[in-house]
Amino acid sequence: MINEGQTEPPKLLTIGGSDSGGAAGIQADLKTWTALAVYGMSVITAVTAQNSVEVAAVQYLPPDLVTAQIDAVLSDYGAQAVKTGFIGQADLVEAISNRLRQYQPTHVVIDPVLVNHQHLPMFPPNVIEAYRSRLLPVADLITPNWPEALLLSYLPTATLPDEDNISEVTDRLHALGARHVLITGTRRNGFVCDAYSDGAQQHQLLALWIETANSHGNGDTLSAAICAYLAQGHPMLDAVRKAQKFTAAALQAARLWHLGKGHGPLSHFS
Ligand code: PXL
Repeated sequence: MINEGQTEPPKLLTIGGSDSGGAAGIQADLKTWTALAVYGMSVITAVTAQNSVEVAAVQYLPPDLVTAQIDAVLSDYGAQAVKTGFIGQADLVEAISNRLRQYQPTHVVIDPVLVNHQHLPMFPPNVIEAYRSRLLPVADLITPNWPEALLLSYLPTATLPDEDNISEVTDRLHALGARHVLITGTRRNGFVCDAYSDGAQQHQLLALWIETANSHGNGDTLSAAICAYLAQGHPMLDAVRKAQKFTAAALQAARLWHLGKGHGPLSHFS
């Protein structure tokens, strides 16, 4: 079939880790972007050997190679929007920050991958400090879950969320340089609440909690979808709301899947 004259898609870049199981990381981002008909590119920071049960091995790429990937992509294709995911090392955070400052893409979404499924920190304190000093200042939007937001705000990760401390943490993240903040996935009687702030106004964005074992790549999908909607020209709050709907549909569609023995992926093509 000849398909002439298609309009050009927006171009997006994800900078993150490879999940060999295809559920999270750059694989989740690229599937989300394909589903939303935008053009996705990927800079790999680390290769993980993982499935739905465990992360068996991680190997980081050298900062020079990460920088070379970013240069190759942004010096030619360019990108309307960039998102970062799994980085895990302070020297990689620094290399990525340097290039984001140099190329200044229109939209930068920082998804700080800092805690594991048990909500425990995955990386040493210098990585968190590198996020604070190097990535938050270039973030249009940061999308931590509650424990990640606490870590970045110098607060104990066991703190339970309430209205007061959510707004205190949001203020701290703005003070570190993030222009918009979305604290994802706090639970509230049968609902999941994403707390959004643009620095002047806060919104509690509620959605129905979807009970499923298949939530691996949930946060990646949400932040990738926000990035896609931003690149398509939607204002930030609309992009966030649309991305919540996309992610909820992807969770709902895969909720009964048993693709692996543990926490499986979402269905991006629902
Ligand atoms: O879901 C966060 C995430 C992002 N990127 C990679 C991951 C994970 C979580 O497992 O492995 C590569």
